[in-house]
Amino acid sequence: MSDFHTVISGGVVVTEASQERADIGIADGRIAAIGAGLRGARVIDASGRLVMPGGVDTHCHIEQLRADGTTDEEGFVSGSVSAFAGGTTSVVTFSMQFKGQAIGPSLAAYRERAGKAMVDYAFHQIITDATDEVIRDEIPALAAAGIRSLKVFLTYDPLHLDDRGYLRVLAAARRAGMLVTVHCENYEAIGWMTEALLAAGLSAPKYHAWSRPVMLEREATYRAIALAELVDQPIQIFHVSCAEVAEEVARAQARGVKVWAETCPQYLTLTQEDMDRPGFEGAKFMCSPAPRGADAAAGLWGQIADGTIWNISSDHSGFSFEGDRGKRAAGPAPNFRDVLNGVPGLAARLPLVFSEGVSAGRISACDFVRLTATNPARLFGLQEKGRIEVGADADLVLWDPERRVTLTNGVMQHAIDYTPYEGRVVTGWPVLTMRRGEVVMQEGVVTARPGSGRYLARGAYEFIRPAGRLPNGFDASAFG
Ligand code: DUC
Ligand code: ZN
Ligand code: ZN
Repeated sequence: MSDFHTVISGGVVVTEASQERADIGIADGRIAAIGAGLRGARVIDASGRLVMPGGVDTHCHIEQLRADGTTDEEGFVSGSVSAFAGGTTSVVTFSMQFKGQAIGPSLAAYRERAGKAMVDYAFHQIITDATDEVIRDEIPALAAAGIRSLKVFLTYDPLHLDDRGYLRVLAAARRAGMLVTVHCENYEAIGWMTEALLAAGLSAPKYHAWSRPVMLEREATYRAIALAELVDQPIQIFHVSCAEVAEEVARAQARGVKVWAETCPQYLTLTQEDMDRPGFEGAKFMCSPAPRGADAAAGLWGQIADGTIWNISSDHSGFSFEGDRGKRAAGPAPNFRDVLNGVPGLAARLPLVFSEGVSAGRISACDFVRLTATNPARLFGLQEKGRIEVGADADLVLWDPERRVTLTNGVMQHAIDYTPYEGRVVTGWPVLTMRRGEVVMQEGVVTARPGSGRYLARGAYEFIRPAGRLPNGFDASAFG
């Protein structure tokens, strides 16, 4: 007699708190028991493997709409394949508002496109136009539809919000019970530097980094936090690129501000030097904020270890190098201002963090689970995800901690024509991915059915409740 539909037997179960040998019993897509000697109708042998929560990637751009009406090449099917190939089972992707447009109809179209997904998914809503209707009607409607996080850009034409627009979004988020995530770079200074560089004839990919050095990210991070303090609204700083920026977050955390920081594998593995590769190759490493100097990764690992940096996401950008939607869309070697920013990393995220973190001895396997699954799920209100506990969704990854794999574009299984990690060797690899009790990837072969992913509607959750620290006790968000 079997007690469970499936038992994962004989592996080392890793949670954020412990690492011990145990079986996992699964019934109805959920974890039903954790213990010894469990009996299942199907038994998956996990000896020699780590059994960890499936990755939760809370920053992925998938099938994102562009201003010209086209979308990124990475679609919800290919993105799901890539996610499963890399051990990730849940993503939070983006719905984009363009200036002058309402959110409702475009969000409906995102929801429809995402209906093909195999990975479980939620949305962040990007707000680029803080109109009265958006603030009064659409942000509360988003919360009612299960979207509990917003993204704002403090830079980029035509996406950025000025300080007043950002404050309006913070206040609306506070009223609706949402988290605000922020892209922190100084808009005016980057525009000015870019014009100066191009006027001086400095247009190659490496000048992308020169146009937006560390102090412009640090200034915007400080400002984003200060304005969030004014409103007493919790925020997450996206894609922190180096220690100098994380220090702003640490200072605010120390004074009790509810601010969290995310970093991404590109800031732990790539450097500014990569953008100086011959020809136009450097564009393969262009993202914003830009990768920094050779010592930046060491600083970030320190702030990962001390808890300042709370989670590691991919910032997977779903477009190619070549082709009419890729980095070369504006010509064979366009100036850096005309190159799309972002790098793909959905499949590479967990292997890179495991290899550089756990295999290299910088963090423990428990830390890895906390940074890549449990904390992201906790911060973004994905209650059933990112944990190995009775009652949680049976989203699991079986990991071979010894396997050495050379990353190539083929191994990524995405719809993009390059990976910035081509040729890099990692130690530690996902050999089986399970989503809600179903094996969806084994030894690189993805078997999930398009449309089997689930929309993760998020309700109100305690973790992001305002701290209750309003300057002078005055709640401006009730009026503005
Ligand atoms: N910011 C992101 O969050 N993703 C891609 C590019 C960018 O600037
Ligand atoms: Zn960003
Ligand atoms: Zn992003």
